[in-house]
Amino acid sequence: THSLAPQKTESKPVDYEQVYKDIADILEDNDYDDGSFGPVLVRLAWHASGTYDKDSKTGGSNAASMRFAPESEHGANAGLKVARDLLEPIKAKYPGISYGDLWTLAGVVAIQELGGPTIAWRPGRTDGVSAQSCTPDGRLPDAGKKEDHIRDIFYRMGFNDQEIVALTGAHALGRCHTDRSGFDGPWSEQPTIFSNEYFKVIAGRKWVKKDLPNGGWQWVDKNSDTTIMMLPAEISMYNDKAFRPYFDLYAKDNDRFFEDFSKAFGTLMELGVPFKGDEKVYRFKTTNA
Ligand code: DDH
Repeated sequence: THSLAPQKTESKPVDYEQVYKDIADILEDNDYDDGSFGPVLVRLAWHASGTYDKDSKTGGSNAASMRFAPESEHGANAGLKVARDLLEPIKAKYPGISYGDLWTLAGVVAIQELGGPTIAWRPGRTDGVSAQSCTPDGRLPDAGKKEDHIRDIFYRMGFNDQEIVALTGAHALGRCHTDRSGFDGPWSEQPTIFSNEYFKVIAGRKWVKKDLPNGGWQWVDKNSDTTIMMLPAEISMYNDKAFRPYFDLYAKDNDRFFEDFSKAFGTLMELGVPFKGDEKVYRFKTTNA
């Protein structure tokens, strides 16, 4: 049996190609959500990385600080225990991998296996050993806020407007959960397929506000009884003059979206990681290739 308690990194060589395959193996054929753990693994990789602050050079994926309270309990990370626990048996099988490497690699595996672009990835993260590595609360985007907040959050990581829009296209995958964020529903009809569908949906539908039982609200499709939704922050972004051209571009051009997303997500995964420079860069083949 596998313990779910955090385990140590041992100095053993790791076959990352094999780790990729083992993660790919546990993604699908289950009753979880829409039938895949992929989306919640992508969210884990992103929340582990998106805490980076370029000025203080703190946060990011290096320490895997979300293993510790208080970061594990931050509101933005609600539900991510599912993803962390899911990866524990892989960690047990490969004691030489750090949690930071494992979580970011799992995000890459999920995006690629669900039909997304190849993302260059390299190992090199070193686990923090205590809550001292935790980042302050509030570093991840608040979906109830407007585009200026989203800019502040992503500029702090070092991203520009084009990269912010590309990265948010990850919402082609997955859904909101009332017991996690308080929002409800997926952004696309096929939330286990990675494509530019998010951009087509946001541009192609009429959005109306819907009040939620918890006192909040979200956008829903006026002309359909699907549960497709958008967050307050996303329609604010869509209505922003400087963001809009990228939404339009990616709705029309899936290849361009894949290219830009791959670069931006690869950068996101490496924020705050002190690479030595001699790490091998992997471009993994998908398991069905
Ligand atoms: Fe996100 N995201 N995200 N997101 N995200 C949620 C779920 C998922 C915002 C808010 C939410 C990115 C950017 C933003 C994924 C990936 C990425 C949820 C719902 C909220 C709320 C959580 C829940 O209830 O389970 C906001 C706001 C932004 C923003 O940019 C303005 C980025 C950059 C990524 C990325 O991966 C690059 C994924 C995947 C999910 C689905 C998770 C799941 O369990 O399904």
